Amino acid sequence: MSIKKPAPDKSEMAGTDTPDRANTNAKLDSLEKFRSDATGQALRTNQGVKIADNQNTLKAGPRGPSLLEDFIMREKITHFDHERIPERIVHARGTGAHGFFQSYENHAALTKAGFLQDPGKKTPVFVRFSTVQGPRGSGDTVRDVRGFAVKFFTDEGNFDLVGNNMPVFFIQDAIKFPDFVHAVKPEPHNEIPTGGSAHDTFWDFVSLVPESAHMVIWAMSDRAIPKSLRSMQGFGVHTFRLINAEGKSRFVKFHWRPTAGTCSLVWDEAQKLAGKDTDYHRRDLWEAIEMGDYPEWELGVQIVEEENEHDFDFDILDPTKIIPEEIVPITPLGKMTLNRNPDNFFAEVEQVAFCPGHIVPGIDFSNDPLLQGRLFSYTDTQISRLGGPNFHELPINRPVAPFHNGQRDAQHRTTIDKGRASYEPNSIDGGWPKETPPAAQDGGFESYPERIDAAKIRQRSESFSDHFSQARLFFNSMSEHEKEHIIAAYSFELGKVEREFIRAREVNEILANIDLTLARRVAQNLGLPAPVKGTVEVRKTSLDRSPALSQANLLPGNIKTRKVAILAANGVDGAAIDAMKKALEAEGAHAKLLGPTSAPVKTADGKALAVDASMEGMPSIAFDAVFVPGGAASVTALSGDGVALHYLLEAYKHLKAIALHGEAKQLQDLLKLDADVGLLQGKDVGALTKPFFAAIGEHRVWAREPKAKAIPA
Ligand code: HDD
Repeated sequence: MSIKKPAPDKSEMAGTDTPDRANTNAKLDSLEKFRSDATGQALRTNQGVKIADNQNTLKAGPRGPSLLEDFIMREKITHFDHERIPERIVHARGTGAHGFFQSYENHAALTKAGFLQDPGKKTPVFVRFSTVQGPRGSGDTVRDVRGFAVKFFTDEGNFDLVGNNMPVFFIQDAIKFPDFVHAVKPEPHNEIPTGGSAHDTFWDFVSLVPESAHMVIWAMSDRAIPKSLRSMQGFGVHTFRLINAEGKSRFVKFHWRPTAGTCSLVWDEAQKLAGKDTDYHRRDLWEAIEMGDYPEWELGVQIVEEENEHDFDFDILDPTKIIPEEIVPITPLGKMTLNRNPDNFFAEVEQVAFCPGHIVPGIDFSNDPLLQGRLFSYTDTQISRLGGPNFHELPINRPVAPFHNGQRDAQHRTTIDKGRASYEPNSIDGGWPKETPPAAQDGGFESYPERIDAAKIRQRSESFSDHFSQARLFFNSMSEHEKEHIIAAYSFELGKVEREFIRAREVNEILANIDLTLARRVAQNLGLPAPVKGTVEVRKTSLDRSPALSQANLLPGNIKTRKVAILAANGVDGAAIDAMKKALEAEGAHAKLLGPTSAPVKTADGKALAVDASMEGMPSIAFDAVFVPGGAASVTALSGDGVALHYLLEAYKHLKAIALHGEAKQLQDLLKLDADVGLLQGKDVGALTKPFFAAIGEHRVWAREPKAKAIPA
């Protein structure tokens, strides 16, 4: 019985391609960066048997039933049937990248951790960024906290700094985590909403749990809709300890500060992006690394001497509190650079397993009850997610430091342990592997010998009881536009809550205790009576404002890696395009030429210019700014093109810088837009660039916001 293979698709056969297609295919082939290891290899089964036919199951006759003996088909289908592993219960949606960390100087006075001592040493890192609420396939730009988890592969073992892009958390004790997560996740009866907190169960919980007030106001701020993963701060959240070789311990809070500055999307843009480009953040990070725009963060610590532990008007063990930078400034330690995308998403981003309990000598925990619970939870979750206790052997989790111990066997063991002694002490393997006393050179891990003298008790410390002062500090520290965004976010989210008593509880028992104006404005938007006063007494604190909390103060002062759309149609002024592109490149920014379609556009002097995409293909929400070059015919064409007009209106609405060159001024008149510091026109590209770049550098034209509200969404 002969098995007949289908005739190959002609377009796949080199010799039968049209010359154009063959050229393009050959070019694409030569450009392929993500080439498989199997290039040039025969197709084989997992047992190494060469496969002759990958098209047809073994059958009893060409029209007959399939045969059970077809081990090739069964192996393939069985493996496929088990391709999925459980997604993370929280932080399921994420992306990652490789890079390195380099210490600025020798921080031996602070810690004995080796990776913070030798400035010449590049410690490899893998970072995974994530959203919290949504499943693996959910949108990147939803309103949510972002995970910021860094695995340092140090010579002394792995150190995982498993933080978020916000410096506090929703709850104070880990025992409340399942309650919080059940409340924020999609509701159990209908699995709605995906990727958001605007629903009854979330607001029911947080309005009943005042300790969440501070974190919730961060989540209602622009921090919850970051412009990119590259423009987010990161925080270790908890207080940790750094310990030096003399055994001196200091409390620290870890901070990541992006050198690209910290900034956010605007809400309408974030919502649209979640639909038009679900992968917006993932793509941005990937492309930046591919282009060589390596994202960087400075790692720093706020240091509190042991004897100053109780000097604050909050408890440094309480994870719902920050230590304001104005009280304890950040000491920079070093810089992290992300410079390599993963080769395989599943093997690396999906299988990476973080745990706050992965620390190295020189770092230790504090008694923060949220951190203490986390130390248990992460390893436990990996056992069901990654199928057993051997997840540390997966390539992405393997320390660069060697590991030897008496742990043996279990699911998915890949190490072939040799020898007979899997116990310690032993005498038949010379006693190896042996302990290393902490005092020795490169000594073993030693916990900080903190003295504990206490009753065993289930009780929250009284020092954890102020839930509103720092939420108020955050609100007071915002610029006017940031305050407006917070009011709008609470109003939007609570407006989606069906039960009015939950809305009212949040307004009266939470917001009114943070700030009465905030509470009243939200009440007004919800049609609720305005609260007259809070329900708890306002506590006196040492600081009213912390400018370090406002993103208005966190811009980088340059336009590096910013993206500018250039809109053109036939008849465009080619010289203006060249001049703008050159000027942007000189600043480290990027331009894309967009046409009415993906076909090339002709310049006024007859040259054909290839476009990067059509205007529909790369909407304004994917850019930081828009430039429209002159050229009478091009501008006339754009004036009659709804997509182009919408492009400009949308960029205007999202407060982006727009520069109209030459005849393009007509578009401003046509759309009846008022000039402002970010809506510029001029005949000379050279003269336009200065104010245009200054406006891009300010991230958004905030002064335009009240006017932009009138533009239809
Ligand atoms: Fe968590 C994942 C951050 C509290 C239990 N968490 C997870 C991730 C981040 C954080 C970034 C994703 C890691 C990755 O990319 O794989 N979690 C935090 C922060 C917290 C926090 C900053 C508070 C300061 N988490 C927290 C508590 C518990 C957990 C209190 C449980 C008691 N977190 C988990 C988990 C996850 C997780 C269930 C899900 C997947 C995983 O661990 O690997 O164990």
